[in-house]
Amino acid sequence: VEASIPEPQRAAWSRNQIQSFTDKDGFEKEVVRHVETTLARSMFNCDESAAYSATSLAFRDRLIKDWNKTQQRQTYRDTKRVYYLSLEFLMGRALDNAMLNVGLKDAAKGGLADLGFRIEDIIGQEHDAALGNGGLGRLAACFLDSLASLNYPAWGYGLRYRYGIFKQEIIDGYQVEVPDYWLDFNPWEFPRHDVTVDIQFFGHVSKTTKDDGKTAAIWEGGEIVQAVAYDVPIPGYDTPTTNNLRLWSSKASGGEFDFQKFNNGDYESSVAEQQRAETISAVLYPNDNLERGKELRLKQQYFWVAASLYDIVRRFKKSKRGWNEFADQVAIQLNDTHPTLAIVELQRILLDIEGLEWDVAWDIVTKTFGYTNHTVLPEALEKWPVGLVQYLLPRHLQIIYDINLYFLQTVEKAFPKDRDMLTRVSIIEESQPKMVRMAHLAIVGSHKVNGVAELHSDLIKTTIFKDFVEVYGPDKFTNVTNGITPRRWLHQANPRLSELIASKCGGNGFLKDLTQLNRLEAHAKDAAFRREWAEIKYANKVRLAKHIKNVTGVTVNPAALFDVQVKRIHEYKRQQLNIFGVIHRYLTLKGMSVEERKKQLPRVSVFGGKAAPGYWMAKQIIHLINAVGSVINKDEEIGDLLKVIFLEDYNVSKAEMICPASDLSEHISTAGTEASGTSNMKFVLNGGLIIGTCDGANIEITREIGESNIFLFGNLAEDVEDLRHAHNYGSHSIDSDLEKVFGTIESGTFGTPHDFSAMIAAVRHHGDYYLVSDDFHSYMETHRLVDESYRNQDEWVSKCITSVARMGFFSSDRCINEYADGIWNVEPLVVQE
Ligand code: Z16
Repeated sequence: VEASIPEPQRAAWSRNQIQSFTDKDGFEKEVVRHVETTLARSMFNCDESAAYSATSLAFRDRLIKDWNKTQQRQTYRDTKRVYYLSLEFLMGRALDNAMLNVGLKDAAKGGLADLGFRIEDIIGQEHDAALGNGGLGRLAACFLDSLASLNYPAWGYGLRYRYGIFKQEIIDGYQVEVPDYWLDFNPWEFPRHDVTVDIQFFGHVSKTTKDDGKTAAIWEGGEIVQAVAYDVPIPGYDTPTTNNLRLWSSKASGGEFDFQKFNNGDYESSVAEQQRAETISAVLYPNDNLERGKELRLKQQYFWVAASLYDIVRRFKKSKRGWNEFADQVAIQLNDTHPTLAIVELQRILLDIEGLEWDVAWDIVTKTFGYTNHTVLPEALEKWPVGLVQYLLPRHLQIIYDINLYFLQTVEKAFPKDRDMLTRVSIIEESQPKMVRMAHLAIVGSHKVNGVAELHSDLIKTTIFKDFVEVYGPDKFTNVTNGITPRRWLHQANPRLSELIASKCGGNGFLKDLTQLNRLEAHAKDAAFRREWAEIKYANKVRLAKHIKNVTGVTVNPAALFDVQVKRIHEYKRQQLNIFGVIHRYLTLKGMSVEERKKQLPRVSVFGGKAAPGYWMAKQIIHLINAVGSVINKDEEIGDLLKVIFLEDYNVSKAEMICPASDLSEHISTAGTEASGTSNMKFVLNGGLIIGTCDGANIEITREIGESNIFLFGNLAEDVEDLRHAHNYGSHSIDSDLEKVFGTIESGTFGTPHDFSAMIAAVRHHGDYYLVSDDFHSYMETHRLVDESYRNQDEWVSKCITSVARMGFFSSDRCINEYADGIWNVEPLVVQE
């Protein structure tokens, strides 16, 4: 079809494209047009929802043009492309981002005002795209923003879940999960019913002899599920580059119904089959840092990986290059081990379908892939039973065994007679049942492996992947410290602060070169600047206070210190340490005279975050926070001095409101457990200080902003092992202040003590694995320092300004450039306008 349209005709068409709007009046016309035609409504009953739809469609039209041109440019120039494979993309809302990146938010604001709307209300209509759990998924979203903003030819590949992460409701203090049906109306995706891939499952492998006498494997039988592409445009900031995020949706192959069955009167089973196929992309697994080994999850992984690789190979083949150029044209990054089957799938394609020799194929494969590890927690490392892989993907299991065989042969040569080494590094764990270790497969099949913060990258080299450092040498392992996009997390989330910063940094250049923030440093001692700064923080706190009032009914004082911990609920992140600390603070206040109390600093402790539905202990923690809040918040003796808020359904759009409103945020994981953390960066960038442990990226944040601008406490990663050992085999005495907290809980102050006994027992009787008791004293001492420091507002605000000035390193742009240089070997595609 494409070829049949003569070139001059095509060129004429593209010259004559309808021009999209460039100002307020043009925007209004487009909104009216979309309301009246696309939405088939009248302007007389255009409500906020219709105004959101029409505004989105107007901006979408603009994006489509840049998007098409970007794809044309990338095809024409045919330089190396990056493919970011991630099971999660936690995108949040798209409209505000599109308006800012395209640079026409003011036009839209004015136009909407003319039509009788406030732009914030219209933006607020959008449902978050929440196809991720937490840090890993949001990192992928920040990376897409940076890749486009820096003009890299890049694609994201993921799954189009019908249900993203569940919505959290809090009922009687407990988490209740509600399905997140988000696809009702989504103007940001484009179904590509012409871009489909048939994906095979099950079946068996037979051998055949080819013309040249060699044998080849044939995978046949089983069942076919169809993958359909849905494309989402990813606009770069202040550049015409608009990249593509391709999400795969599953459906039964062979159309709507199996007509054979249908005609035979077996209507029900033909519909059932269709539903079974659609199940593959139905739901995001809601676990953060935990793998549960479910068959459907493995199906999701292969479905997505096979469709993506087919697409990538198809695109490569269009260029008519030889296979020896594949790795010069294609870089594929594995976001955690979830897409590791891509390694096996590419080897299968090259070997079985393209007929390359094993060694030639394997060389291409290892040059193509890079693997990012995001955790050292053993419960999060993926392993699949050999039997399950055999049943679902028989040919892939053979290839995995061959990869392992050749790998172990090279290890054997380098470490003769070291059976233990072979057992430890093997891709197959010789357990009952045998397991495929996905991290080992990912390491063996990639040319680079990276961790996500310095401490984490050191830890993987000395603990979980130690043997692989011996096998491959240290150069295969590297660090790329995480970053965040300053567009969403400063400019969009905190427009007033962004504007104030721009006024001192010579304009908006810092949004593309975050190191320019250092120009702020000179103003930290400027009293007038500090006043403006503090006024913006206060206004952001007022906004959060209103939200808190709306959703919880609790009145909080915006002049209080806002102390925030929002992230997934997990024992290693230690929300229990925080809430025990809050109880201790409450007891201290209760023990004071009225006079003494008057001298205390008012605080609001804000919590938010989801517990995995099957994570019982995390749910107990949520319950305790709510139980404590409901007692303290109505204690009239305490009043404004302490409030405890649990904000339900923490997500990206709520983070955009919460980060700018925090004075202090908590990043208090047991040292050595949080690979990086990224909200720590968001909070500091928005002018808040951190209380935290020496863990993940906190360490590098400290190095950048200076020790005097962060409140660090607690034991170090290097001491954790000994402490745990002492808990289990020596004497384990619990901190006396913490015992008082336990006593209060056990006395029934916060409701039935039995509800919380497991949380207490975890510390007292089950080895206190997360070192809550060991760190409690230093945690409370450090909170006292926070109070003291906050009293001196001039000094506090200068600390905040100085910190922001030194945050340049934590842009995801820096991070993406490091991947591009050190791992992908790709260059930006310069746009000539
Ligand atoms: C996840 O969000 C992370 C790790 C992981 O193995 C699985 C999931 Cl779903 C997080 C890390 O916990 C966090 O420290 C890190 O900042 C983030 O990934 C991005 O690297």
